[in-house]
Amino acid sequence: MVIQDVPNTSPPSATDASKQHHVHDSSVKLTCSASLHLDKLLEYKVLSQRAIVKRLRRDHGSETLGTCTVNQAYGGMRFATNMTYETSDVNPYTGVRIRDIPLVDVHKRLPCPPRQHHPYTEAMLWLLLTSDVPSLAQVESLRVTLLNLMKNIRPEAFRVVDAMAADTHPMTMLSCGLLALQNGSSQLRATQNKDVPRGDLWRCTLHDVLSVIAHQIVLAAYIYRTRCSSHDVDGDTVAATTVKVTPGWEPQNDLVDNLDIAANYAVMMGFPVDDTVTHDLFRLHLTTHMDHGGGSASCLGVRVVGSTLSDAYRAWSAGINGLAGPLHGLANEDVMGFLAELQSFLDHRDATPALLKEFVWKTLDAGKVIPGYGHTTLLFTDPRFFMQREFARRHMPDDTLCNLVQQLYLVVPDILKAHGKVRNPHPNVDAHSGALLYNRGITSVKFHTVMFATSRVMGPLSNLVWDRALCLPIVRPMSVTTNFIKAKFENDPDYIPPGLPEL
Ligand code: CMX
Repeated sequence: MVIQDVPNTSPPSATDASKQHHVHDSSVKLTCSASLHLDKLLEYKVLSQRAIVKRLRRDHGSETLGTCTVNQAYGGMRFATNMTYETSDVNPYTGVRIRDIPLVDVHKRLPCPPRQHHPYTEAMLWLLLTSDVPSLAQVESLRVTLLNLMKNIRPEAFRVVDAMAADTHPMTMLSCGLLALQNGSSQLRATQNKDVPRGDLWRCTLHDVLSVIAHQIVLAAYIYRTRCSSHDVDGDTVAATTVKVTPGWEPQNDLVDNLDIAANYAVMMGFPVDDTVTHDLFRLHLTTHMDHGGGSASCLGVRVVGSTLSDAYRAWSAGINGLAGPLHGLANEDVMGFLAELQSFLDHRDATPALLKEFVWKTLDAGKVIPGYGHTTLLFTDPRFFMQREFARRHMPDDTLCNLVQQLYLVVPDILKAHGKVRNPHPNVDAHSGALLYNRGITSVKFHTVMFATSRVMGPLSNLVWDRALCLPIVRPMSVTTNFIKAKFENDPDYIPPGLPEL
């Protein structure tokens, strides 16, 4: 499959840039600047975005953006509006928007391979980085860049993974393996040599970001093929679902020059070159998990660590480790464990609503959460759940696990409402993703969170390029102690405040 080329046009000139300034200033309209050079296009965009931020800070810098209550301070800053994030935002009812476009519409607008349903990963990444819907030629240009970076991964990452104990979680392998590549960071070199002005550091960050994304895909395939591919949901050994690898095998040797990045990811994981259903599932998976506003632990971790001028490798390692928590991305693994427990509870009986309800209540009464349900920010069903359900209906209508996911969806929200504690009783993205991957033979569920991470890397790291481009300072919110709050609201005469902020 070759991505079709379109006529090449020059990058925007200085005059074009001033003409387009107005378009950007109105901030919602997407342009499709024709440059195939990501760095040139971004150079133009960085200058215009810097001007907008400067103006906003000058004209509105001292106006109130949000407030923080005591409950928010104790409650994970839920719904406290206190940070900027350029690449995406989340509407509590309609879900994530990528560069102001709802995700469902993004999937309709981005280029996608012929006869497939989901867009090129490269197209989504281009949109995240530039806020433009790319042309096919731009997609192709980014595909080639990423492919070349994938081919040039250094072997240290594999050796680190090889050295880790058998019971190490694949997310830990991923985090450590990527950190082993950090000494190749352009930004690290620039900050050590102090030879790149702060305003130009974003160029080094862009280079690192593309490298981390490309290398992570290869490393993920390595972890899957060498450390994961033959274990099922309970960790028992089952028939390997992929072709066995020979000693010394490295995934990048399997890359196919004319395939897109998602298809190549599948191929490196051992799926056939013509398995278009799996390739399209990978495109769906990669493009739905990329970004989810700046406040989620994986994105916030990158923002905070990146703000210290740590490079993209170190910043993303923080993001990976945040994503690996069971209240965040690891929930997709827990969903698979939950489905396995449900299957043993059913013991070959039909999954009737009465039996499902009994099992869900049993889980809640044991003080456990129902994984895949609820959300910190969303207040309704995650649209990504529906996108995944549509894929299941189209390609795997008889799949047992996908059908269980659907049957649970029909009973769980009412039970969680009756339970009375949960703010959002509806399913999130993790409720469905694992069942789709399992259907394609990815039975090592611990690897499912690595799949999530291989998509999520693209959102917060695209945003990191913008943090650098806008020269954002180190993150350092003001914290207060419980004694401070007690004194403020209960007039404790013995309390000596720290001085600032004033009581
Ligand atoms: N099952 C049972 N109880 C739940 C629940 C669920 N699915 N979701 C929330 N609750 C409970 C909370 O634990 C909390 O209980 P306590 O008051 O005893 O502490 C109460 O309901 C209120 O929580 P909330 O305000 O509705 O939700 P939070 O913002 O605190 O937490 C989340 C959000 C996602 C951590 C929570 O809904 C949860 O644990 N869900 C299950 C795990 C999951 O699916 N996580 C993935 C989220 C998506 C992602 O980031 O990948």
